Amino acid sequence: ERSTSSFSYSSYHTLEEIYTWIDNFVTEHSDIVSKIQIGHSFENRSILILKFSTGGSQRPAIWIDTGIHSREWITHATGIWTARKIVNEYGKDRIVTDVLNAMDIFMEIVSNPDGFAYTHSMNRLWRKNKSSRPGIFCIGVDLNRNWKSGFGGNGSNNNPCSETYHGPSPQSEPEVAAIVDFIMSHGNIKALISIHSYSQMLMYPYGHSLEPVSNQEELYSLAKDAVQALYEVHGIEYIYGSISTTLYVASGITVDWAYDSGIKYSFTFELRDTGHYGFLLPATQIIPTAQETWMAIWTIMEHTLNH
Ligand code: ING
Ligand code: ZN
Repeated sequence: ERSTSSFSYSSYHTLEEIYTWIDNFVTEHSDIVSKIQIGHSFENRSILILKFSTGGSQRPAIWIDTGIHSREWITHATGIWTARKIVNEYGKDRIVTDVLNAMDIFMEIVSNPDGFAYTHSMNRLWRKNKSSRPGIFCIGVDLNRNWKSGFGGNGSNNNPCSETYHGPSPQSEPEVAAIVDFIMSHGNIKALISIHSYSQMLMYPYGHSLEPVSNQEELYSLAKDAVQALYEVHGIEYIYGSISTTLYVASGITVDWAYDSGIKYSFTFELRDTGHYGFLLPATQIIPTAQETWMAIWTIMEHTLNH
């Protein structure tokens, strides 16, 4: 396919289809969107991000990642829809316009390309990446346990066969290292949104500790507003709070690392549903999920812009 006009935003897609969509999308919106390769996966696939920018250099920025866990297909689909929404709303929506006139947005749609390819070819419910190491007979590290903050602590597992295996060392996985290197060398990321499914939650650090973060009251009130905005779209209820008090203790996670790296607006979503379909959310729910999630993201963007 040579254009995004034939791309179905209400279907799930393969890695190849998504990478083709990225190329077409960047070509069609080259005034504000570009593609950056930030690394390679364990199996040597390109790790790509989209950059939305109207100029400047190293502008303050918002980072959004989807698909760290490969089976969470609604997150990739929501990311794709959101990318298109951003370009459609620039010049129309006041907040999107103001954000992009002052800040950049980075989006990593397929944050675990090897795992994602595997969910299409072999095992629809694969969560981890696909790394292997000599003498270890299970495959894969949980990319949401491989970050430096609280690495190896409660809610992560030392057993390579576990679904929450944290890996041999912090950032041992190329998919995590690529993000860490990019964000650290950028140095001006103000907000990070890491999107998972499922459970209908909006959460903030910490995961590895019950200790409240320094701006916890601000994050709580922002999460409340974001969840209210989400609810108003289709009446879907989200719960919100810190990860450790809302869901469970989890160590070595993306948003704890982001927060400890100075990104004071770090949020993680668990999208639809609450378990009826779980990871196998029907494609008919892609657009409504993306629409409501957008209002929460929009709320976080507005707050980030104004603080
Ligand atoms: N659940 C997340 C997990 O990695 C989570 C929950 C999200 C924990 C963000 C910490 C931070 O266990 C899913 N479904 O991936
Ligand atoms: Zn997940």
